[in-house]
Amino acid sequence: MNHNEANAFPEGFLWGGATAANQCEGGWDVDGKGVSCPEMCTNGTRTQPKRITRELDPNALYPTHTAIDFYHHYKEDIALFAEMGFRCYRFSINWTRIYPTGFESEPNEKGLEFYDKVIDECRRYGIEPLITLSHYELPFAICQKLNGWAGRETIDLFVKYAETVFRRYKGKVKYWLTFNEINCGMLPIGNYMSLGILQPGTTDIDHQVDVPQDRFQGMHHQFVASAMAVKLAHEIDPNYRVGCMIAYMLAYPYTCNPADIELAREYNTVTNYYCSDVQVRGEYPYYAQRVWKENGVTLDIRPEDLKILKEGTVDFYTHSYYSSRCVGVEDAQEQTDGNLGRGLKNPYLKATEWGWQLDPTGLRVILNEVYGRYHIPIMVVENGIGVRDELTPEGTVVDDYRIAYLKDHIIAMQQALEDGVDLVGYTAWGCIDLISNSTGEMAKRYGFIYVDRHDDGSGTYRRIKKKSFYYYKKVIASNGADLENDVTIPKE
Ligand code: BGP
Repeated sequence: MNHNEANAFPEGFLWGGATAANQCEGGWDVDGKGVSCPEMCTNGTRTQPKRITRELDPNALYPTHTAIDFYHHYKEDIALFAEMGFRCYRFSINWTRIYPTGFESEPNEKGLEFYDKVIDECRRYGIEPLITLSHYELPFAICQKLNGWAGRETIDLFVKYAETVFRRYKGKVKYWLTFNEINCGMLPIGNYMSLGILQPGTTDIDHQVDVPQDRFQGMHHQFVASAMAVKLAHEIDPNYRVGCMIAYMLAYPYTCNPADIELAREYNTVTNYYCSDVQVRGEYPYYAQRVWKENGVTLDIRPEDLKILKEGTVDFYTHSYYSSRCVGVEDAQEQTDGNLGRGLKNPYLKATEWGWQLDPTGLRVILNEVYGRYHIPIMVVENGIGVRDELTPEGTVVDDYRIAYLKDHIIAMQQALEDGVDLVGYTAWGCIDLISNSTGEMAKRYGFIYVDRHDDGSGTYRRIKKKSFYYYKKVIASNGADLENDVTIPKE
């Protein structure tokens, strides 16, 4: 079948892009904003992990403090998204703009005003906002005082924040996500990144002291907080739709050895579904007891928690997808990196400079798996390729590799739609270059828009349209029917 001719994309499909506040806004200490967890992380690389500093180190570089200065460029950036034809823009609210430490009883008006302006700007162009309440952006004060989500009190602080923004933006927003990649907490890296848990002895993001009891209890508190937020959202505005967000870390068996098949099944079930089973179905899955036993944890789960989990199930499912990995019992094989977790290298796949394997077919596999399991609408809310883009002498970026990645993943979505999956939207990750979450680098670029900003903190913040900008524009204009890479960069 010729996928360039077929158009399986439904009318109203939400094409767009995604960012996170801490990775793009900058303006980390302006207009009353407090400090959030990622702002205590220094820059890093693939081999030099980001340091987590408990006090600001005057000699270190903190890339999120300035990022790409979306805080002062939002109008220009949203205008560029509109030019590409975005129908949806996924962004996060930085909790610390609204409640600087998390503990205040009144919100910070200046912070609320900033998102008023961002939302209004989107609306002006008919772009539907999709807002993540917590994209790895816990107030650092909550980390210090309560050890992040390990503390039960964090639930109420989150619900207070969620209620404030649900009320403030009522009538202007329809789609919300509670926690970005909530299953990041299944891995030790999620301690600080996702749960704001900072154990004594932890100094960098890749080698954190892990106390599974705190990590699993922290995830339980997030499930309860997420369910309370969903319930509240529906009460505040019956038109609100609230989703979960999962980092889908697809694993294949390395061989057809049944032991490898079983290992992959277990990996996929536990890593990818432990959280969404709770958020979509409203109760812990049958295999949870075994997960707790293997991790040596005994959770404090109260009867009222179980009740709220049932009452606060999500309306739709969303996930990120970048790459797949293999798992096998013979672990002598070569390893590779990927989003959040490592795995065995797949001999059939190529990988990026950061070791993330390129596997569009995996997206079709996931969409079918998830839809078969839950039968609720799905959105792919992160997908993209991080590359060291180079400016040409003409001052543009000819990113045919990004166009190829995008095209292959759009074809995979078309196929999933033809399979019968209820896929309702796609927001490409880092639609404008921003700071990498895993390494803190600027050099790992995902955007359709290049930003003149560099790892050493230099740059003018100038925005430049890459070739993929024109490609994605064409794809959206044809509602996914025209995937031919025949675009050229116009002279402006
Ligand atoms: C996801 C995060 C994003 C984003 C993306 C790409 O895990 O939700 O915030 O950064 O991965 O990862 P990276 O920036 O590490 O390349």
